[in-house]
This record gives sequence, structure tokens and C-alpha cells, in this order.
Amino acid sequence: MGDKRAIITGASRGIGRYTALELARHGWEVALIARSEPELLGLAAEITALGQRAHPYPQDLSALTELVPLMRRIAEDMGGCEVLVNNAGIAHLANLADTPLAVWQQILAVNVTAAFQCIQGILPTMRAAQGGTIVNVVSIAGQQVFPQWGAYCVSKYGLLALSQTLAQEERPYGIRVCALCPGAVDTPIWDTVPANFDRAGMLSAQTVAQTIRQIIELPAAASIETLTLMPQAGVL
Ligand code: NJP
Repeated sequence: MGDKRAIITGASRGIGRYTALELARHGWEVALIARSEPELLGLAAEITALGQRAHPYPQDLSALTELVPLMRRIAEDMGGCEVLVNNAGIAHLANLADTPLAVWQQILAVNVTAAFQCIQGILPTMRAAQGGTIVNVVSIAGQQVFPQWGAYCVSKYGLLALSQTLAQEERPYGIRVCALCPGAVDTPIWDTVPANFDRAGMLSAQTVAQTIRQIIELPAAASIETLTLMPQAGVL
């Protein structure tokens, strides 16, 4: 494998943070995106201490028109980009009847449209290099619905469709696209919803991060296009 430069969204905590650390430990230079600047700076310092290059880019991904220029700037800063991990995501628990329009729009903006814009921003770089890997962190909620998770499920079904369409469209350019669909993962996202699940049976963020690295580091001639990664105990 040649250059190893990756962009990770939602890198301030949870799956994104572990993915950044996992990739850095395996020789990847990483660009870190999220809103929380102190967390990004702390993570970048941790990665630098490991002897790897890390670049924090504090950014609100719901500022959609800023994302194509941001991707171009990051690719320029790193001198290229082989991997984009669209991981940032948010959830809100409510019946559809009670979901405020503003919440619906924010979920779709962060979970789907931001990924679409990051992809549009990075594709010219990947096409010019005739290769690259895009991993979209979808969810089991992109394959089956759960009551009270309506807006989230709509966003994840959308992200799955985006991934599978893109995988077909970018094949001729040597670009791989993977939709990773995990079941429940023990991360701070569960602090943001009023749900009382047993977190002990969930996947660890580290396991998901290792899976993302395995997807990325497959030989270039092989591509995992959709991967469902479940806790052994099943959907929680
Ligand atoms: O979530 P969490 P996870 N602009 O809450 C960032 C999917 N998934 O690691 O901005 C920019 O720990 C936020 O950063 P900050 C899930 O749908 C999870 O569990 O600083 N960034 C933070 O870094 C999501 O797509 C489970 O607040 C924004 C990150 O996103 C992905 O996995 C199961 C942002 C969220 O960290 C990571 O989730 C499953 C914005 N506007 C799929 N808003 C699970 N945990 O059980 C949020 O199937 N972020």
C-alpha cells in the first residue's frame, strides 16, 4: 500500500475517536472532524505522541455548504487522501408524530447530506489518484426499522442507498465504497437518548474501529460493499 491518509468525521468521541487511534497506530495520517475543538486537539496530541500525524478540523457538519471546500482544503493540506470515513451521526428518540421538523432536518443533514457533501468534496482527489476507499457508518437501523427511531432510520436507510449507488458509480474509477451496518455499540450516543439498554452486551467502539481498518486495508482488488456487524447477543 502507498500513501495512507484518512479523513474521519465524528472523531471527537465514540467510534470515530477509536477509528482515528486505530488507523494512526497502523501508520495512517488522519484528519479529524467534529464540533468539539478541545476533544479534537486532545486526540491530535495523543496521536502525535504515538509518532503519527493528525490534523484537527473543528467543523459543524450541518453547515452543509462548507463541506466541499473543507474536503478540498484537507486533501491539499495532506497532499492527497486515500480514505474517507463518514462516521458522524446523531439520534433522537420520538414517534414520528412527535418529531419536530427541526430535529428531522438536523438528523438528515448530519447523517446523510453531510456525508453526501464530504463525498462530493473528496471524489475529485480520489478519482485523480484512480483509487480510494469511502466507509459510511450506517447502522442496523439502515436495514430494519425500530419504533421511535423513525427519523434516524430514514437517515440510515438513505445513507445505505447512497453507499450502494456510489459503490456502483465509482467502480470504474477504482474507488471502493462500504456501508458498515453495526448493531448497538457502547458509545456516548446512548447518553443522548432516553433508552435503557444493557450496554454490557453491545459491541465495543474498538471492535468497530478494527473492522473499519480491516475494510480499508483489504487488497485493492477486493471490496466489502455492505457489512453487518452485530453484537453476538443480537440487536439490543
Ligand atoms: O456516536 P457518538 P457513535 N457536526 O455520539 C459528531 C453510528 N452507529 O460513536 O460535534 C460535526 O459517540 C460528534 O462530535 P461533536 C451512528 O449513527 C452507532 O456511537 O464534537 N460532528 C461525535 O464525534 C453514527 O453515525 C451505533 O459532538 C458532529 C460523533 O459525531 C456513528 O455510528 C449503532 C455533529 C458522534 O459520536 C458514530 O456513532 C449503529 C455535527 N453537527 C450505528 N453531530 C451505536 N453507538 O450503538 C455529531 O448501528 N457529530
